[in-house]
Amino acid sequence: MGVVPQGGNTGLVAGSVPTRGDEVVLSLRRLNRAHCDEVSGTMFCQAGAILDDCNRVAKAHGLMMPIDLGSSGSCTIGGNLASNAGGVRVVRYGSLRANLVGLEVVLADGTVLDSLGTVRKDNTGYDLKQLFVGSEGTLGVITEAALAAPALPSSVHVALLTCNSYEQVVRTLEDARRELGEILSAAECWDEQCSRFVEEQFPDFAKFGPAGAKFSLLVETHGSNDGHDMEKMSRFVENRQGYLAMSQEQGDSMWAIRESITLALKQKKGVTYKFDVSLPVHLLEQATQAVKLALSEHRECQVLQYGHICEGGLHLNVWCPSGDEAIKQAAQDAIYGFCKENRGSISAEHGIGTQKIDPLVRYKQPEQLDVMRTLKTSLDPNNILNPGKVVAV
Ligand code: 2HG
Ligand code: ZN
Repeated sequence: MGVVPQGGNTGLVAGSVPTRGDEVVLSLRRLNRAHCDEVSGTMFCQAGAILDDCNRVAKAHGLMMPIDLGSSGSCTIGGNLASNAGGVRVVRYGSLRANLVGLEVVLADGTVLDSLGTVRKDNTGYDLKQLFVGSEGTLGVITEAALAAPALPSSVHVALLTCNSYEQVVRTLEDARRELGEILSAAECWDEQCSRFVEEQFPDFAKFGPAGAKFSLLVETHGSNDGHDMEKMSRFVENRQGYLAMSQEQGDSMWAIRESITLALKQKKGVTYKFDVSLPVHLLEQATQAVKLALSEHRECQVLQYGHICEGGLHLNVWCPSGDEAIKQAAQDAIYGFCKENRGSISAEHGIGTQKIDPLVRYKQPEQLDVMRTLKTSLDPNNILNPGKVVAV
């Protein structure tokens, strides 16, 4: 008998899907309230509250949620925390983990651990709440969270640049960090294959920049002084190949290209193998090349590279006209092997679920796995919480 906590069920590694047949699905969806403490800038969100709904509450207080991701219309805060979801603004606001102020969680034996509050400083020993972030419901069931909510920016600018080499992407990113400094809020990069897939699936999308550019780089700023921010962005875009959005609509169209890559892959007939890894930023292109080399005999497949470049987040997708386990395995060995050699991670933001259990065992240090298993067996000795996920004891 097991208990599988479920929120929006938007995860990509099947972490909230029962696998054994004897589990009870525990839906958190009715725990959906959210409120704000304006003085401390803290959002209190129950586990089943949808991210977009929390954002609406925050906005009414001049604040925003510290996380934004494609599934914001259906993903829930409990699931976001349980999977330590990443998203597009980690460069500016930090990970969800970093914004966690307090947590209420129910343990396997029914004990309620309540650390909800607004204080940012608490050095009373082990930071227990962090144990449950990224645990995918295997150590306890998250019921409510207190999250730091940054001020809603009054000035937002977006630019879409093109680069002819990955070295140029890295240099431009370094410049963005230096020249835009504290207002840089997102940097997303994708290669020409991604652009082609989006163009093919969504021919009506606005086009920015020359066709055939090797890489596109979307840069966004959040600030509170429009004149200052606009000047900084204009100077940054000047002398580079690209466009600065002159309206919110234009900025949204630039984001729409990035956000449609996953959808374009989904829509295209065929099979896509997804890898969500992180590596030192300068190595992302080399990682992609390693996968291309491993698949060089399969010219029918296409390798697409995109992701959250500031954090070295690489969504490497391999599209094939039809499913082939041998291709998937070859791509997986190449990309995860590259990650291991270069101290990257085989799961940057989507977690382990059931889909990455074998790679976790293969690529995580055994000492770390041992500590993870020790935690699991001591907090859930009867293995009732989301059994068969993550460490799968
Ligand atoms: C994104 O950044 C998501 O768009 C999904 O994390 C990535 O579908 C994917 O591979
Ligand atoms: Zn992502």
